[in-house]
Amino acid sequence: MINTTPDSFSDGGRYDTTENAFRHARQLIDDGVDILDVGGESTRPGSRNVDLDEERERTVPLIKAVRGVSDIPISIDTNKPGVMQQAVEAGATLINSIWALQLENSLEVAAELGVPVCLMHMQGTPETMQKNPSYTDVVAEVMDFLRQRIDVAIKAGIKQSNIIVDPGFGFGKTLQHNLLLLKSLAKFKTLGVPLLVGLSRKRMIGTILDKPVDQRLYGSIATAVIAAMLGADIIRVHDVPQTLDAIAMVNALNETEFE
Ligand code: 9MG
Repeated sequence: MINTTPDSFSDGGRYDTTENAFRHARQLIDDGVDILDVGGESTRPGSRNVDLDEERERTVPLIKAVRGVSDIPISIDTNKPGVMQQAVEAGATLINSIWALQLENSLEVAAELGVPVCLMHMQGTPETMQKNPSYTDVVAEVMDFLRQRIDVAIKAGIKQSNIIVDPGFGFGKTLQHNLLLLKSLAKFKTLGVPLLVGLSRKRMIGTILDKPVDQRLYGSIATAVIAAMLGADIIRVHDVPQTLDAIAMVNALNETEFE
């Protein structure tokens, strides 16, 4: 994934110019990434909105540049209908919505654009979500929310085959909530659509290992392996070659049958 915001928590804002972000995109493509996620607004806890023009400037030229050299699927991580529209016109092929298309007009625009959408669960907003996350039954509540958003999306005209869901690790969740969700990941397969997870370099890994963001590679790989073994279809990562090796081991195991 590429976050072009100067305050991106996981990349330290290293890809805040189109040129730097493009160089990074090429590296990720060479590394074997399947989908490139491009975002122009930070989603880290406590982050604030950026305005439409700024977000568009951070993402659309990059998508155009990548499209000029590759036909790799590109996901646009945005909640603004205006950015969705221009990103898809520039060549994005998937909309990643941490708001599960709940913000004004985003559902209608996504349906109109006809591309796949990722609907993510979040409690609160990025600005407030880590203040006091609270659930009675985190797994049931996150699953209910995603089930409802799938229904709403289908009613708005988005095909079921174009819907992906994501429990939203770290988005309004304590460490315990994140661990319960990860342990229960296989249950999310009953929603009947592909499952995306993003755990890479997140705070839950830092808390368990007591490590800063730049020392979370092994923890991130471990979570990717756990998620893949429990049925995740798409895994959002920063460290592509390392994670691909780990997932190749999971795939080999899954493909092995007793004779
Ligand atoms: C943008 N972004 C940051 N973390 C994410 C996650 O876990 N899932 C999705 N869909 N998007 C994310």
